[in-house]
Parts: sequence; structure tokens; C-alpha cells
Amino acid sequence: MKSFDTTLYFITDSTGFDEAEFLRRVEEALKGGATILQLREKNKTTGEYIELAERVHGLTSKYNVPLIIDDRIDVAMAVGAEGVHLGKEDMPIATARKILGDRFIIGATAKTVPWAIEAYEGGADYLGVGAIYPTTTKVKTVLTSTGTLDAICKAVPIPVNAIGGLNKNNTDVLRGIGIAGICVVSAIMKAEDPKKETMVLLSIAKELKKIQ
Ligand code: TZP
Ligand code: MG
Repeated sequence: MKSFDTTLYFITDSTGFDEAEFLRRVEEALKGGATILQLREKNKTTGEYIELAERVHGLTSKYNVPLIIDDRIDVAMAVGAEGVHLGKEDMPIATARKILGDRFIIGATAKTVPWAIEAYEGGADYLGVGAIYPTTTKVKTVLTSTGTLDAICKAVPIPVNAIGGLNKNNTDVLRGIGIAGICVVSAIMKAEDPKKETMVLLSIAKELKKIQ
């Protein structure tokens, strides 16, 4: 049975770090309690993506945290990752589900209710919804209102995470919305102490889930 917890979903970005420092930060986040981790690389060759994914999978396995690969089902399959995250420009969810079978975690990005329902019906296991705030992370995205986030949470029975510009000081707008957790990139990736930051964000995410 596939089991995962999106309470604190850490998405990596290796931009600006050498590999040793990148992997150190990833491991600190795992020590701090990230509940699920996505490797997100936009500028690597397939070979480079696989090589880094193997290293990161070594770390996530040590902490019993599922590894999700962004965009690429081939890379996810090659390294035996636990899942893949797909957006509108990637392989359709239903096609990925057909190829990957039921045991793989498939996540989808959704910015509207119809899109969320389509992803759910295609077989997505969780949704990432945003950007809630403008983000400094390199991403092609538009803002999603908290009203839409709330409507998506009510429209689908799978976990829905908020994403985009979130940090320890600005999650109050998510209070009362039925999210399963928060996704963060830079708040952890660029933190002075990624382990401590992860611990703080995990406790904030748990609190947000309690007050729904
Ligand atoms: N999708 C929507 S916003 C975003 C992605 C991948 C990036 C979020 O990064 P950050 O640094 O947490 O704002
Ligand atoms: Mg994508």
C-alpha cells in the first residue's frame, strides 16, 4: 500500500550550490522532518538528472521519506523513486498512471477547480496548488487565490498542498483552508540553517492542519 504524508513537502532546487552543499542541505531538511521530498531540476541532461536522483534517493531512503521526481517519469522509474510530479506541460496524468501502475505516487499541479478534478479523475494522488504568493524560485506560474485553493480542497478527496512564496512568516492566509500541507522551495533551500527551518515549518504546517 502506497503511503505518504504531504504535511511538509520540500522541493529542492540545486541552483547556486555545488553538489556537496546541495546534498548537505537536502539531508539537513530530512533530519529536520520534511515528510516528502521532490527533486526538481530543469537544466540537467537525462544522465545528470538520474545521477543526482540516485544520490538523493540514497538520502531519502535513509530517512524513510518518499522521493518524488519532477517532470520525468523515465528518471523516476530509472532510480526507483516513489513518485513523480507532473504539470500541464508534462505527460498527462492518466497516461502516466497507465504506465506507472498503482503503486507509484503521482502528483499534479492544479490552478483551477476543473483542472484539479481532471487530475484527480486521471489518477493523481495529491495536488500542488499555487502560487499563493509571488515566488523567487525559477518557475512559470501565475498566482492562485486562497479562494480557489479552498474550492479545490472541497472539490477533490485527495491531499491538496499550497505552494508558492510560502515561509514561516506568511502562512496565516492558509488558516481554515482544508490543505494537507505546504510545499516550500527557497524557505528551506536558502535557509541559513535548513534543519532548523524545516523543523519550524513542520510545526507550522501541523498547526495549520489542526485548525481546519
Ligand atoms: N510551483 C508553483 S510556485 C513554485 C512551484 C514549483 C515554486 C515555489 O518556490 P518557493 O521558493 O517556495 O516560492
Ligand atoms: Mg513539470
